[in-house]
Amino acid sequence: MHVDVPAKVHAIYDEVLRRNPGEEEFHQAVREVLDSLAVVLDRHSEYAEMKTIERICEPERQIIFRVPWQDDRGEVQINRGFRVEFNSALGPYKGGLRFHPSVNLGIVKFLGFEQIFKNALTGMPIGGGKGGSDFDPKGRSDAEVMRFCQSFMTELYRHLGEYTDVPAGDIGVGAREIGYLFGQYKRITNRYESGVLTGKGLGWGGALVRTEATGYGAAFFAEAMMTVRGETFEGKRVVISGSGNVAVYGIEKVHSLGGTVVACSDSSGYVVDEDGIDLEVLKQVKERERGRISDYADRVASAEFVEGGSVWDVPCEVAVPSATQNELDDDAATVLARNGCRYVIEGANMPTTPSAVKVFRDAGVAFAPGKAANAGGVATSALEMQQNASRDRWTFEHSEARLAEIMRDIHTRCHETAEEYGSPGDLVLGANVAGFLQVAEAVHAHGLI
Ligand code: NDP
Ligand code: 2IT
Repeated sequence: MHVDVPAKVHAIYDEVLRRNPGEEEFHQAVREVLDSLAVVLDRHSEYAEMKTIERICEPERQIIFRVPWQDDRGEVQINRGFRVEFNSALGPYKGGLRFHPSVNLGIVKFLGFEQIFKNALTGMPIGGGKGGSDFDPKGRSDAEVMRFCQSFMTELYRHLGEYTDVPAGDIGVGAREIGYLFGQYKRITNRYESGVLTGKGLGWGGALVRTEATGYGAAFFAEAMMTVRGETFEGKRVVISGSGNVAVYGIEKVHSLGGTVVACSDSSGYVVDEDGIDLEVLKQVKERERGRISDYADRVASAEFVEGGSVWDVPCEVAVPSATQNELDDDAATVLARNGCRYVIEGANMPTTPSAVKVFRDAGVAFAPGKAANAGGVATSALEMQQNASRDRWTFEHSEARLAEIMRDIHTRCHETAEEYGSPGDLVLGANVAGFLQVAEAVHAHGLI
């Protein structure tokens, strides 16, 4: 069968737009992957015949449910819960839960779609899924968060299982929330099924390095990019957006590799600290007190808080967007490139807009897409599942060494795939093609399902 490849890819995209109206982030994520796949269809006409791409763009199952709960004043609250079980060709659905007021079906689908290829790149046996709720944990007491998590899990539990679907954390979901979710799952099912959630506490089935994994992994990925160019982190000025799980441990690893992170942020603004972010103060403010980034500037004499402004105005050689999707637009990219930025590593999922990616490409800035650079979190989740399955417990050093090796392997795979498919240096194409090929081969082998 002859296939006009670019027309074919456009037709698939048009159909995704038609079937999923209004889901802008999902469209954006699909578009970015499809833009890389013409070269694949050129070599694999069987994927066109069997509509492999079309099938991967359609979630296997989408669950939307009501989450009623009572706040501390006794008022009834109603949120919406989501779990999109996108693709199970490589293993049980795997991906985080996001609790943030902006969460809607389109956002969960974009995250689930990205997760398919990210998980494939880790080389671990995990499929792709994502979930969450429009619940806003900010300002809520522990008791309110617990009641919400219990209600959420009371509906979701029937869809989960260590061989079925294994959630973890994402924005607004950390160790506290995973604890409440696990407790309710155990209570309802009467099973101590450790492998049903990852990111668990260290005393009850959690794995060392999972907390640090995404940020550490992004730093290891950046280091691999620098090695190709004969460089290291030594002496480099770095800006990392956000100040949550990914940002905090990204800062920790960048500092241990010899770089200096001079700015980070939250949704209220950013802090600049020319002495380098003091990680102990940041952890105290953000992890223990659940405070605001301005509290950091109140405590550190060398720091200044800039309310509202863009953290990307701070000059740096390395930028690591680690807050949320589309936080770095083409204006910000232009400022970064003009200020001498030479590396951009996505710690978050899709934080860079398509036009910003183009600015970086045109300016010769080395760019790492999130589905490759932030895969260390989910890869370490898979290591947690492995330890749970074998009732084993690895040391910090062993786990970190595994993570570092996985990140170097992902980099090598993306780098070599980009070369093989005619776009040397293009890690976006490399990640999309390498991830897709692995998923597509399994989808194809499983027949028409
Ligand atoms: P956290 O909830 O720990 O932290 C999120 C940080 O980003 C906070 O500083 C938050 O600020 C900021 N932020 C969130 N939403 C917005 C927004 N709409 N506008 C501005 N700032 C915002 O989340 P994580 O660190 O876990 O996640 C960060 C990113 O990394 C997300 O894109 C997530 O999908 C991705 N990721 C996470 C992984 C993980 O293992 N945790 C793995 C791979 C990717 P504020 O507190 O003011 O809201
Ligand atoms: O986006 C992601 O990869 C995550 N939030 C982590 C998912 C996981 O299952 O560890």
